[in-house]
Amino acid sequence: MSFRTTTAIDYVEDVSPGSGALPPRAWYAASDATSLSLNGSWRLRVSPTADAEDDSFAEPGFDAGNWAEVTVPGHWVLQGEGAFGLPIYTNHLYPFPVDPPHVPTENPTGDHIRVFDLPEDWPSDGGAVIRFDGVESCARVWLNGTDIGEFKGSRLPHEFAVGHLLKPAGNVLAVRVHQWSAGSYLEDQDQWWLPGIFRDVTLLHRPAGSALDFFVHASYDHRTGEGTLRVDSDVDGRVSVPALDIDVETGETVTVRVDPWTAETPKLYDGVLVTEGERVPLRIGFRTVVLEDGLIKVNGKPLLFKGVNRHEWHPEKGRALDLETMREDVLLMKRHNLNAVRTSHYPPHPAFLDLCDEYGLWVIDECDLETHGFTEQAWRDNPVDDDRWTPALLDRAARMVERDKNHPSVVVWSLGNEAGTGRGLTAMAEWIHGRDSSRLVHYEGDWNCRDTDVYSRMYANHGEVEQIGKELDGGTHKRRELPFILCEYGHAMGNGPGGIADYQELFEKYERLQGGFIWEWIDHGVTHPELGYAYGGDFGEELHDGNFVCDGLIFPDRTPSPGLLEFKKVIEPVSFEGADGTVRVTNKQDFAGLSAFAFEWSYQVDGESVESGSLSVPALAPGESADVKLPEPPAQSPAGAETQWTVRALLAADTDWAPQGHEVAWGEVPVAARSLPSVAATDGPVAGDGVITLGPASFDARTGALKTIGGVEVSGLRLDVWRATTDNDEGAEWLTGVRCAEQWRKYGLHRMRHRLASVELDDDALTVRTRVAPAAWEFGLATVYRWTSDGSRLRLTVSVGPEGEWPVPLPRLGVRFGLTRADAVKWYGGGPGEGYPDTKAASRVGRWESTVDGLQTPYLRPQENGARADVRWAELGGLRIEGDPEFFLTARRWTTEQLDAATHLTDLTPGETVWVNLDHALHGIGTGSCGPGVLPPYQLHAGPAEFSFVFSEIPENSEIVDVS
Ligand code: IPT
Repeated sequence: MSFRTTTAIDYVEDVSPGSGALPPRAWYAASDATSLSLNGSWRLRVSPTADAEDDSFAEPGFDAGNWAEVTVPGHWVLQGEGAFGLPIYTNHLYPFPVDPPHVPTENPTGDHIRVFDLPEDWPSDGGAVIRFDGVESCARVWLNGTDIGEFKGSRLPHEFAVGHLLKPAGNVLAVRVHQWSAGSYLEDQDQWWLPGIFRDVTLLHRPAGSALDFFVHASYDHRTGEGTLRVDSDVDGRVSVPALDIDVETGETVTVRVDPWTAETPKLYDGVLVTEGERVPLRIGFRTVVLEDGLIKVNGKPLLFKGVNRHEWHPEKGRALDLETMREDVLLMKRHNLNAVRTSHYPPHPAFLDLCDEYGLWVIDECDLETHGFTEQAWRDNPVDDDRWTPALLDRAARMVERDKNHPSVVVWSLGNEAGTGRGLTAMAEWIHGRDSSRLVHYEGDWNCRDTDVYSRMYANHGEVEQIGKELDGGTHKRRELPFILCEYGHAMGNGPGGIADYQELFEKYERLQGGFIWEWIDHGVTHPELGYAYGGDFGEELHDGNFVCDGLIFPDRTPSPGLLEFKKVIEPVSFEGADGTVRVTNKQDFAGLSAFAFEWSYQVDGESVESGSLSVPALAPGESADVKLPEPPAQSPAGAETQWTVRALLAADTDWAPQGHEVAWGEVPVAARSLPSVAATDGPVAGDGVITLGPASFDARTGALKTIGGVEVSGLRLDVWRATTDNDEGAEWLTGVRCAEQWRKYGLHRMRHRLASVELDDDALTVRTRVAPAAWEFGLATVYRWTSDGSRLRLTVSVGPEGEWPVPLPRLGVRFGLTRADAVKWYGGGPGEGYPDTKAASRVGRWESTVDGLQTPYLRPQENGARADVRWAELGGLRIEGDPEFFLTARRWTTEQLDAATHLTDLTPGETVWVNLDHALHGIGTGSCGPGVLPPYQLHAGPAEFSFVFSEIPENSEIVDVS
C-alpha cells in the first residue's frame, strides 16, 4: 500500500503550467498517420479531495470493475444525475476563497480509466503521442502505470510522447482530474464550472519523419491579385497545392495569382504538406491583415465586424460539443448574416475554426485567461501582474497561437478577458507579436492599449461610442491612432437586446468604429427534469449569479430568439430605402458584389401580397448604392387600403450554408396609409337592471365595467401600466446606476389602484372616469374610458392625463382584459415575431396567424415577452379589434402578475382566461442587464395620451354562441 504525502499533490497548486507535455504545435484533424480515438466510455471514480485516493488506480491490473461509467468527452457533473457532483455557476466571483495559488481542500477529483488495445494495423515503427484537447482544470496522466506528466490550461491541447509505453493490447490510460487547481485562478470566465475530460482524447501514431510543427504563411496582395505562400516546417518536406500548380519545398516562397479568402468569399485551396513520414492535408486561405491608417484592413479594405461572442454550450453536454453542434452554430450564424465570432473566452474546439475557415467567419481567437474575481480586491495579487505566473500565461498564449495559427479565419489574437492589467499580459502580447506578425493583438482590459493593436471596449453606451467614432475620446497617443471595436455589446439576456440598430448606425457612420460582437451566442441553460432548463442557483450553489448565464441570441436548444432575428435584420448585407416608387439599394458588404443575390419586389394591399416580380439591380461594389425604379403599382387598390412595396434579397443559388431563395435582406416602401377606423356614435347607452347596454355591448351599471361584446365575455378591462420585468429592466443602467424595475416597484407601478369617480350616460356615449394610482404616492393617471357605438361596433377611447410629478417612466400604457376562450390569433401589423420600441427592426408589416401559445417567447426566466408591434387590427377569442392608432398586442394564458412571479417556464400554468394587452405604447428594452438602458427616444414617460380601439364580434363566433 502506498502512502500519500502532501507533496504528491503539490502540482495542483503549482503556478507552473505543468510538466511532461510536448511543445505546442499546429493542430490538424487528420493526416495519413494512423490514429485512435480514445473517446467513449471510461471508468470514473469521484473523490471529495485531491488526495483522498492514492495512485494505485493507475497501475495495470487495477480492478475498476465496480466504478461508474462516464462518457468522454464530457463533464462528470453533467452525468450520473448528480451522483458525481453538480455544476456551479458564478459570473466573476471565484467559488472558493481568493488565496492564490491555493484551492480548497474540498476539491472534487475524478479518477478516469480507459483500457485500450491498439488496432491490428497500428504500425510497429515510429512513436506515438497522446493528445488531450481539453480537460478542466488540471490533470495527471499515467500510461501503463508510468506517470507521464500533469497539466493545466483547460481549453488548450496537451500532447505527451507515449510510444515507448504502448503495448498491443490492454493499455491502461489513467487520468486524474482535479476540479480546482492554480489554473482555476486563470479561468474565471462567466460560465458554469464544469470539471472533466470534455474534449477529445486521441492517440496519434508518429511515423519516423512525421510532421511536427508547421506554419502556413499565405498572404494576399490586393494590388496585384497575387498570393504568396510559404510553409515553414520543423521537419523538411514539400508543399503542393494542385489547383495553383504549386509544388515547393517547405520554407520556399512562391507567389501566384489567387482568389483571396475573406469571410464573404471563403476561398480555400486544398494542399498537402509531405514530410518523409507523413502527409498532412492543408486548407489554405490567402489573406493579409494589417493595421493601416488607424484601421483594421484585410486585403486592403477595412472590415466591419458583425459579430457575436461564442461560448461553447450544449444543454446536456456542457462544453463537450460534437461536430454537428459546432456546424449548427456556424450555419445559424451565416444564415443570420453574422460575419464574425469572438471565441469568448478561450480557444474553442479546434474543429470549430475549421468550420469558420470553410464557411467564412472572421475570428478573434481568445486565450483561455480570465482573472476577473480579483476585481473584488482592487486587483491585488492579480496573477497577470505577478511574475511567478508569467510562464503559465506564456504557455497559454503559445498553446493557442501554435494550435490555431494555420486558420485563415483567425485574424486577431486576444490575450484573454477581464484580467485587469499587468506585466504578464505585456509578456504575452510581446511573445505573440514576435511569433506571428501577420495578425493583430486584442485585449479589452487595457484601455490605454499598451499591448494591443485595437482599442476595444465592452458595453460602452451609444454616446461614448459616438465620441470615439468622432475621435473626441482622448486617451493615450497610441490609442488615438487605433481603430475601435466593441468586443461585447448588446447583452442578449432575456427579452432584448434593445438599441442594437442604433449602434449599427454609429458603426456605419464613423470609419474608426469597426463593429462589434453581441454578448453572447447561446443561453447556458442546463436541461433539468423539473425546471426545464436550470440556471445559476438551481443546483443549490452557495454562491451563484442566477440567470446571468442565460444571455444568448439562441435558446439552449439552439432555437433563434427574437434577438437573433433582430440582429440579422440590423446587419443585413444589402439595405433598401425607398419612397415614391424608387428604392435605394446599398451593398453593405466589405468585399463581395451582389452577384450571389436575386432581388424581388412584391406589392401588398392591407398586408396581402397581390403581385410580385423580380427586380433588376445593377452590379454594385461594396459600399455602393443605386436608385432602382419600382414597377407601376398594380391595379387600383380599394379605398382606404394601406399599400406598400416589399423588396427582398435572396440567395440566387444554393450555398453551403443555405439554399437558394434564403432571404438575406428586405425592406418596405410605404405607398398609401390606411384610413383609420371610424365609428359613428349613433347608438346611446341604455340603463337596464344592473346593466347598461350600448350597441353590441353590456356593462355593469354600477362600475361601468365592460361585460360582453355580443356573445363574447370580457372581464377586467382597465388601464394597465405594469409589465413582468425583463432582465434588462432589472439591471442597473450603466450610466446612471438606476435599476428601472426597482424604481417601478418602489413607486408601486405593480400595484396600481383604480378609483372609480363616475359612470356617466350621455346620448351618444358611456363615460367612465377613474383615477389610477399606487398606494403611498400622490401622482396618478386620470383615466377616462369613453364608449360609443354605431349599433354593431364598439369604440373605446381611453384618455390619460398624468397628475403630480411622475418620478419614473411607465412600463406600458394600454388596456388589458380577459377572454374566456381564445386560441387562434390573426393580426395585421408587425410580425411574425415580437417587437418592442427598440427591438422591432425585424418586425415586418403583414398579415400573420398564430395561436396564444405561439405568441409566447420562452425566455428561460419568464418575463415580459411576445408583444406584436404596429398592429392595425387583430382577431382573437371571437373579437376583432382595430386600433387607432396602431397598437402592441400581447395575449397569454396567465396574468402579468403570474408571469412576473415565475422563475422558470415550468412555473407557468395556463388558466381559464386568456389575458390580452392592447398597448398604446411600451417602454423600450435597452440592455440594462449589462450596459446602457433604454435610449431616450424609446422611453415611455407619463404624458397626456389618447388612443382608441374598435371592437366587433366576429360573425363566425356569434353563430357558435347562438348554437350554444
Ligand atoms: C463581461 C464579461 O466579459 C463576459 O464574460 C460576461 O460576463 C458579460 O460581462 C456579462 O454577461 S464583464 C462585465 C464587467 C461587463
